[in-house]
Amino acid sequence: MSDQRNGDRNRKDEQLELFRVNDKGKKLTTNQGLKMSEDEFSLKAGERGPTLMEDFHFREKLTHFDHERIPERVVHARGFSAHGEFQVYENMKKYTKAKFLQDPTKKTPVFVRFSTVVGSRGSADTVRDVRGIATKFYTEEGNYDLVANNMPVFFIQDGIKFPDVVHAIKPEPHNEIPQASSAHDTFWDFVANNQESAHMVMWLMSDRAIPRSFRMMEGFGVHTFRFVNERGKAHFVKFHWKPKLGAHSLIWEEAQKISGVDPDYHRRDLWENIEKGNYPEFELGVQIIREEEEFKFGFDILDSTKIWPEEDVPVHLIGKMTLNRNVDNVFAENEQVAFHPGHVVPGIDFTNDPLLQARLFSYTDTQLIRLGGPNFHEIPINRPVCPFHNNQRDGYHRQTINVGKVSYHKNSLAGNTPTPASVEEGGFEHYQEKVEGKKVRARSESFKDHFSQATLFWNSMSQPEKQHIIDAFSFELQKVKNRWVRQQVVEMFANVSLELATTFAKNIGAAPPKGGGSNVVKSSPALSQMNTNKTAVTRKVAVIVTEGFHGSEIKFVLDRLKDNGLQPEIISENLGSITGHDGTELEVDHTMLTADSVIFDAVYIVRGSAKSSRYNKDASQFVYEAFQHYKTIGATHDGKSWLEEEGLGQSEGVILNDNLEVFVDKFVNGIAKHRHWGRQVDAY
Ligand code: HDE
Repeated sequence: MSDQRNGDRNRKDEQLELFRVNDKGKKLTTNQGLKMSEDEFSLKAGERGPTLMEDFHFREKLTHFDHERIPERVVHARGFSAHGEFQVYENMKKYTKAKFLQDPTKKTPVFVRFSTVVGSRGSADTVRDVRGIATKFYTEEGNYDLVANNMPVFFIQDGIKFPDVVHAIKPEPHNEIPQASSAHDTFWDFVANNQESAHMVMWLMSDRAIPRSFRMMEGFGVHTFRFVNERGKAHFVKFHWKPKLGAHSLIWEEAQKISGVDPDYHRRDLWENIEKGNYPEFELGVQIIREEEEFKFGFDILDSTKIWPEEDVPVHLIGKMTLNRNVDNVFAENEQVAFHPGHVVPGIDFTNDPLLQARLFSYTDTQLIRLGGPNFHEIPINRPVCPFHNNQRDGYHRQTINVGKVSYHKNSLAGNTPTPASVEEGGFEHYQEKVEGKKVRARSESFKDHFSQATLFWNSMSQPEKQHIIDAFSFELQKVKNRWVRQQVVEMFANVSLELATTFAKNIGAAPPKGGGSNVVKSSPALSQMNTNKTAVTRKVAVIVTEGFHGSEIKFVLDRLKDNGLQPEIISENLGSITGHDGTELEVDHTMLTADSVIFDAVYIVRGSAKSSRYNKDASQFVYEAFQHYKTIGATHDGKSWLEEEGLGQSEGVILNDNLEVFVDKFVNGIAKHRHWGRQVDAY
């Protein structure tokens, strides 16, 4: 148990503690508590005879095993979670009466589940996909769930189309191929025939869909919600999570390789960093619009395919979430957690966004089948930290033993309790929005512009980001077998950018677009990840070392890297320890067999190690791959000569300096840049 767990126990931890069981050192029993004398052999009629029905222990063990699985989530099946806490920076009472947003000294326990959307539970972490970032705040007024994604818009405008988009993007039903990928005919057929998806597809084809880490991605509540204050006054609000480490991505080739080398890459990164005390931090941001301003914008604020550009409606950072404890048991917590955008507290309310309205139905419905009945709120990870009382009773897996005979409202036998709480007593009252209209199956005219913000996104990208988007369209559409689908996509995205569509049309063997073009010239700097926070903190450095290395250099450099919050790991020919020229002993973390360039952020070749590394094919390839992936590479003395001879010496982000003070400073600054896009990777 870490100090954190011992010291800073929060209320949710104490509640979970009641359910934690450690079987270590205990006697083996059946589920009825009967101690068993044997667990190796089933009960048989004679040593070589048949197994007997009477063997209740055998039957219980096998039956339980046969029922160990529950259905995976239809979407967001693969995920990983962590516990933490949230603290608001300032009192938000001007906008909302939500109690967890009032007192800056108060810590609210949270549980966050990060996920991919499309793949099954066992799929790889680094596929091109949307990421979920769902947070449960265990507040004193009940659970509040902010069920967000790492992209601020969605594929569709009305929830009735959710099964359609999900059917189209999931593996094709006749052969269940491809796994966890949008690069296939049905998805792109859906896109071309449902043009409201244009903006979201731009995000999906961008670097945002291949994050470097769960710790390095933004989160967005997507819909417009409402804040309501004590006086009943409402404001429209959009929620954001801003990672302290900035938003950074992998590059496509790297993401694909990591899918094979370490399919658990994101899960491992989160787990390891929390274990090491590198607690991920996300600031909660809000964009607020006054109700009177609802129609002031050139788009409909109820349309989930639209953002509120941050330059027009600034994001105010109002608090911080810190994830400081790993799960104890992935099934009990990560699999059984049940989120719902409808889990709100007084002070947070909904709007008529037709996507949000559909979600308010779907999440309870999905838990009923997945968690096997209506009592999923009693599962430890889902229990509120405040008491809950109502007249709901029974059902599968009920754990509460409700005493007394009254379970109806109104009653006189129990003094008509439980009684509804008034607003003054903290009772939730829906915001009384005035609505009137005809009952119609229709969409508002104000939802009909599908391309302006897709172009805004394109315009806001830096040159490398634009190139990545072109590459992603090219890759995905080259995988699409149907020519007509490919051509339709070209025509559709010509409405976003002629440059984009014309370029990828060529790559996919399609005709240039017949029409299109956009007159949107605006851009929004906040959309480019080039403008995000930059820091080298927690970045992983591959340290290439061989026998005879320079002992005092490595000691100095490793100490300084660690002081700067980086994570160096030692890579050499064999496991075990290696010895430097001055007798310094060093423990090896990985060999070239088990380490791979793609899972590190930078490479440092230790003085005295260059010669044998250079002639070791694996080590050479390791360094070249880091170079091709625009990563920072550092070397001194013999390492410097090696890289210079290879023609890499003059490249951006290759740090060569024999003065160790200067070397470390430049190396750390280089890593903080994330990648060196100015580098000519074809230079050698
Ligand atoms: Fe979800 N979504 N969703 N979604 N969603 C689910 O609920 C659904 C949407 C999001 O880690 C399901 O418990 C509909 C937008 C996350 O457990 C399901 C619609 C956003 C997670 C469901 C949407 C999300 C889910 C599947 C369109 C970003 C994972 C399992 C109307 C704001 C939560 C489950 C976790 C999961 C329905 C659209 C985020 C089927 C009908 C937009 C992060 O109920």
